[in-house]
Amino acid sequence: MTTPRLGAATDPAHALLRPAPPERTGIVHLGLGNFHRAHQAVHTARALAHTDGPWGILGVAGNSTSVATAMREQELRYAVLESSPAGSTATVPGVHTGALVAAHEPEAVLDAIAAPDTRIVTITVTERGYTYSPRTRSLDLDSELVRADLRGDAPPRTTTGRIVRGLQRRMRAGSGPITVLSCDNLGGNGRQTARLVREFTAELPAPEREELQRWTDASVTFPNSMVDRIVPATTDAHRAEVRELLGVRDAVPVPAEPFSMWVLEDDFAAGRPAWERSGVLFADDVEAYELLKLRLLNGTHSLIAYLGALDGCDTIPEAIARPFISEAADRALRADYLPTLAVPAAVDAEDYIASLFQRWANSALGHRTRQVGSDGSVKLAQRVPDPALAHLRAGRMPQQLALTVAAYLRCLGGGADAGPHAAAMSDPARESIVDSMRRGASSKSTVDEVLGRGLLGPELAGHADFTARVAELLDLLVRHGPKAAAAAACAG
Ligand code: CS2
Repeated sequence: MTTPRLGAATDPAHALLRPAPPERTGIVHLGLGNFHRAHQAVHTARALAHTDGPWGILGVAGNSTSVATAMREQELRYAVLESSPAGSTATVPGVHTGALVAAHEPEAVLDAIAAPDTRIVTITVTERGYTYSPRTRSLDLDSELVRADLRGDAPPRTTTGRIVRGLQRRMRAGSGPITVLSCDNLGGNGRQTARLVREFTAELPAPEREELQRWTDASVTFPNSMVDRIVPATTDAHRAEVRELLGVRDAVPVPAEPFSMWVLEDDFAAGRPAWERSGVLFADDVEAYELLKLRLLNGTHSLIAYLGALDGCDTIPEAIARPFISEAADRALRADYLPTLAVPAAVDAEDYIASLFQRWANSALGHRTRQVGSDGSVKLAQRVPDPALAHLRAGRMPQQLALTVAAYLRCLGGGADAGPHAAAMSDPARESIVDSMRRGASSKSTVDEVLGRGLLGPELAGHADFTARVAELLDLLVRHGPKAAAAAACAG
């Protein structure tokens, strides 16, 4: 007998977080990837199971049709497979009311943002999806996509374009206030999104510009948020496990670790689900939580991924099990990141660090070094420059941050020599890094050239002692491998 497909008729009752999807859509979510489906969707389903409300989620994928199509075929159901060495469980959030693909149904997305029932737009489009220039941290006016969205003679293709055009339609429809909630790993993600929206609006022709700017100022809020859950990419092994646990076939399950954290600024223009019922923390110092997570978890994660990939590790748990990598991670946490943070009063730094090591060691997840190592050119800009500059201005060399940058350059520019895991990392800057590596007369000139292009913001490239240290470590990586480079960074 063939296993039936997940859907309304085959709902595995014990696994449902909600008995039936909500009837009304209160949230339009941009970015229908795994992270959203294992994080905000689960918190929302759990909150609604406690306190019901009109908060169904319309999920909007950017270009890719695979998840939206499968979700439609499964009547908007999918499973979240929570795994740790202690075992796995599968649940079905059942909180989506629709699934769209923005590239194919752009007008439906703008209409959804403008609909009176919609009161929140949430976003997970990754660091890369914000079309800002890492050099200026402002809207990338050099991007052809951004320029086309500003001209407005075709439906918008960037996230900022979609949001602004959706807000404009909402203003014209008189649908009232709305919240735009970024759930991506950008420091001050609400503030940055508000800034990009303002910069985009400022480029529109007058009087359209003034009217929209005034309406946005009065009617839209952009709370900051800290999101945290390790969510790998889906593989056939996850599909098989869900089939075994639930007795149904799911083409698009999402694997996730048991841990999940969401901290929000309680600044919603038109209401919100009772997320506190699902363990969400509302706090005034969200930015402190964001920086804590962005540096301790994400910054160190990048270092583990690059050293691990260079040492032949396919997964993060394999990498963190190598003593030289866990020592480098420990030093990155304690010597380079922690001193640059104001740890929120409710957090115990030692407990936080201990839980990070436990989470990275979760061997049941299969989180790959290539996934964490991808898009380093946009991720590292959020993780490394600010803490590095804090140390350099105080006259200290952040050794592990220099090692992070060197290992990144080695992974991206090292070609076949850097091994298969590094070769599988995707990054918009890969070609230009390979090119600089090929032409550079020395590691020093390569590092100067790559950082000089603004890869890590405008300021870091001007610290000759930092770029020199990155170049020395890059040399060691090339000549003697990751272990020798990590030993030098620890001794430095
Ligand atoms: C990771 C994050 O891929 C990466 O860059 O550091 O996706 C990380 O797993 C999440 O932010 C955890 O919340």
